[in-house]
Amino acid sequence: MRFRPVLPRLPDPVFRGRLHDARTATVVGRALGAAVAVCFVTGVISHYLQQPPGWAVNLLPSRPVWGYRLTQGLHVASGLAAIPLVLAKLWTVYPRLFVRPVVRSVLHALERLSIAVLVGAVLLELFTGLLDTVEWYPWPFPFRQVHWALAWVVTGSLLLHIAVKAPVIAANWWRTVAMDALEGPDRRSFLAAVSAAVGAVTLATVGQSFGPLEDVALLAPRHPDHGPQGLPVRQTAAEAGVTRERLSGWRLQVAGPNAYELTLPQLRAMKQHSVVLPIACVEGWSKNAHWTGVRVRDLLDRAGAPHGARIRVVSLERGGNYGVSVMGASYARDPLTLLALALGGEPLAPDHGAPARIIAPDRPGVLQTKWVTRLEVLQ
Ligand SMILES: Nc1nc2c(c(=O)[nH]1)N[C@H]1C(S)=C(S)[C@@H](COP(=O)(O)O)O[C@H]1N2
Ligand SMILES: [Mo]
Repeated sequence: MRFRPVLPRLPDPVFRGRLHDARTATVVGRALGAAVAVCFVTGVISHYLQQPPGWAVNLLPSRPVWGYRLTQGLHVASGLAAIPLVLAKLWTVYPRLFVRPVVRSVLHALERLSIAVLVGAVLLELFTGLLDTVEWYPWPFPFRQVHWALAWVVTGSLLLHIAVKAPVIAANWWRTVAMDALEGPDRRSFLAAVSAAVGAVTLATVGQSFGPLEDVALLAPRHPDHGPQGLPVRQTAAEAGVTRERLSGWRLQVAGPNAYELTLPQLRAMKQHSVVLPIACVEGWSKNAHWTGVRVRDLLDRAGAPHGARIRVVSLERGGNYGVSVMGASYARDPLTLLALALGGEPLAPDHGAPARIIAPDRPGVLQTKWVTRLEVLQ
């Protein structure tokens, strides 16, 4: 007789609880869907404010002044809230992994495949976003491009998922508690725990951009008050290679129809304006500050720049993503847009961009160029 090894076969797990049923999946899923929708819309806004298509450069709105602060605060807050929600959702539906047969039909196979894509893309998207908030990039690809592309994969596969599940979602959207009371009390506790987790994550981080909750921002990577002159610093002068040596003999060059150069005392002798505007970093922290300096539009008028001209702002910093920014006419002409020389009534600290930096309303922090040395009129 031939020996046949008998492999032990683990029985498939059996799930009876209400935590894995369609009602729980619907309740957690719609909260997750709302978080993803907010995150996607605000992310698209951030993308186009940072990198508008050519025809839109001069059309971007410079108002409301707190616009980017709000949308980017919401982007990071909804992304963080989505993390406990996605974990809860996966836990709710993981028994589906044991569905037999694994594949019933071509359509069923496609549906399962689309869910695999959705889960993979959502997890990677939230993971890269989370690590960006702490400026940690342990991967070989560029963060922003991959985060942007994945957002479309997530949104596309999520819409497909919602379409496929529409009948189940509809049947469970309003299912009442009374029906459930027969089955035991556990769903409520589970949903309360998930809500508490979302609330705790939000409360502990949203203070990085929302002043009233600043004091409880225990998990926020940046405290809005910590930094020279009471304002956080994204990259220091030393990190940017802007040394005292490189700053000696600093002049502002303005290139345009009537090009000219100004020393710092000459800039200070021009009409000074004061504005209260936020730095709103794409990574989620933001803070209002009091800036004083020269209006960019005054500098442009002096160079004979046409009204609709875009400008290129060039920093002393070489290379990297921050050394050069392009500013459309709506920002350049805004009376609140300054080449700032002072912060909180004091000359700019080196880490905040001394001797001169851009501050403009409704603008991503990454474009508020520091250590400005040249403005070029582009058209
Ligand atoms: N030249 C230069 N400008 C820069 C940066 C930089 O690294 N180099 N960082 C940008 C980013 S990402 C932000 S959020 C703001 C932060 O300004 P702060 O460091 O003065 O708060 O400056 C922007 N301007
Ligand atoms: Mo930033």
